[in-house]
Amino acid sequence: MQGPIEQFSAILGKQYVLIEDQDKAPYLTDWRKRFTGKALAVLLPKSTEEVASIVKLCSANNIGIVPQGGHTGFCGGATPDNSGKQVILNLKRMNQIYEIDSANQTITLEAGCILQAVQEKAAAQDFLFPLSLGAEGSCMIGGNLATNAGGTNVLRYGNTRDLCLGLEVVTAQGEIWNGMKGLRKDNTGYDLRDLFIGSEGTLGIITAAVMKLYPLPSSQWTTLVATDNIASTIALLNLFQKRATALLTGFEMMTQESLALNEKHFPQMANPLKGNPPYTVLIELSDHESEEHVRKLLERILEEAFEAKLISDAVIASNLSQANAFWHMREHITLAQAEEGANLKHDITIPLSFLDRFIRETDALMRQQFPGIRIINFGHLGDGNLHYNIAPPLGSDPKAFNLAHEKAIHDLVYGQVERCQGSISAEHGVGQLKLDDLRAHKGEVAHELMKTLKRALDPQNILNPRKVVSI
Ligand code: FAD
Ligand code: 2HG
Ligand code: ZN
Repeated sequence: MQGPIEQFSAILGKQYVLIEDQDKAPYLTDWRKRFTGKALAVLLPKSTEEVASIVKLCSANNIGIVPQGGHTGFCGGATPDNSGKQVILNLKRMNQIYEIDSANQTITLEAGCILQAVQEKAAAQDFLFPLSLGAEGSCMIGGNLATNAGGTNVLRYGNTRDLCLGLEVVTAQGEIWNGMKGLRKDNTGYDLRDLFIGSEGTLGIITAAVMKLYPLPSSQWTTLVATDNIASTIALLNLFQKRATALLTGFEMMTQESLALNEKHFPQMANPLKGNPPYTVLIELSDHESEEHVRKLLERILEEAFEAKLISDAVIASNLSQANAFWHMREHITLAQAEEGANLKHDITIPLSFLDRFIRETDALMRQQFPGIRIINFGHLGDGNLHYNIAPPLGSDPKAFNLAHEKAIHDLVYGQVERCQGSISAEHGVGQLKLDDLRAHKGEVAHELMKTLKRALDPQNILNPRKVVSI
């Protein structure tokens, strides 16, 4: 009688079943280095049929499966537990782009495709695949779908969910659901696609997808502006929404404290706006009209914003490399935080009408209760999505500080989120990091419904156990 490792090898080939410690190591720790687990094996399938056979085998042997893409998630969702009994199913070998359908404006691909490769493939055929995030060089479409990733283009094009038309999923029983239709309308009962998107590997394993494409914009202008407070930043957003409408593709906010941290670790990324303004906002317009047309529109809106005293300074990127430099500055805040050491992340959404109150009240409570802490607040303001991150006081040991205060800080922030009718997870998901917070904040009825779904689709609890919901 063969053991599971031999049976995995029979399905995948021995070289795609990693069992040696040094081979498994790169798959066991998450990007933030917050979670490290153990695994019976790391499995590297090449096809949906192999995934299905693996799931059947795991089901027969009651082996927990942790699906994994680029392992860039922030909530420990793709990291196994410490039992050493779970397997990691990494989909990186399933990286074929099957087809770009120009008439239907869709791309059909396997779940292990790296996001950046998908963007590049689309651009080569004059299409835009609009999902864009700092981890795009390593995260994979399957991971993006499983976390319903957001990023910097949501304002115009929506989350990953909004970009997906069809899915192929291997169920917890090892069956293959083929939902690979590229339809923009399909009201045939329950939406199974939407059930799997954002389920973080707990309901099924996404193996392929049909995603939307858009015409590649022909002109793009990027600007950095200085604002004094959140109220004027929101008024500025509303002005852009009114004047630029669908041309507005990015509206990102960075506080003075966030950019100071950036500059400490990446001095070459100094803010081009003078005088370290309280808020720096990165705005992008893109269009299918001429460069000149968009530039004029941008200038007109900025003039109006100056006159209304919503902004005190502005720099328009004069070429692509300067625009990229603005974006790099924005995207490096996460890396600067990682350089600085362990920090506490809060990926939250607040309705824009409550955002000003949320920030004023929460900043004040935070500074009063935890003197010296640094509030690294930045994010996709156009979506009401803040990355309200907390770095320990300068000179203190981050690990010791977090150990002592993590729960109190999370409770403070999430309590405020609840008072302001927001969400404790905007785009990063729940994973293992927010399992207890979700239970506390989702609402009892919603949480029970989630558990009912999990029990119905995965009664054996083999798909990513103890992530998102615990049954
Ligand atoms: P992984 O981390 O491997 O997995 C994430 C979750 O999905 C896990 O629960 C895993 O089990 C599950 N999973 C993975 N693949 C599958 C599959 N095929 N089927 C079923 N379940 C699966 N996120 C944003 O939303 N917006 C941002 O702007 C953003 N910026 C980032 C910037 C940086 C520098 C980094 C490091 C991360 C950032 N992220 C952001 C978080 C992360 O990149 C996204 O959550 C991304 O979608 C995860 O993709 P992945 O392939 O790395 O997934
Ligand atoms: C971003 O918007 C990412 O850059 C990362 O979602 C946020 O570091 C973070 O907390
Ligand atoms: Zn983000």
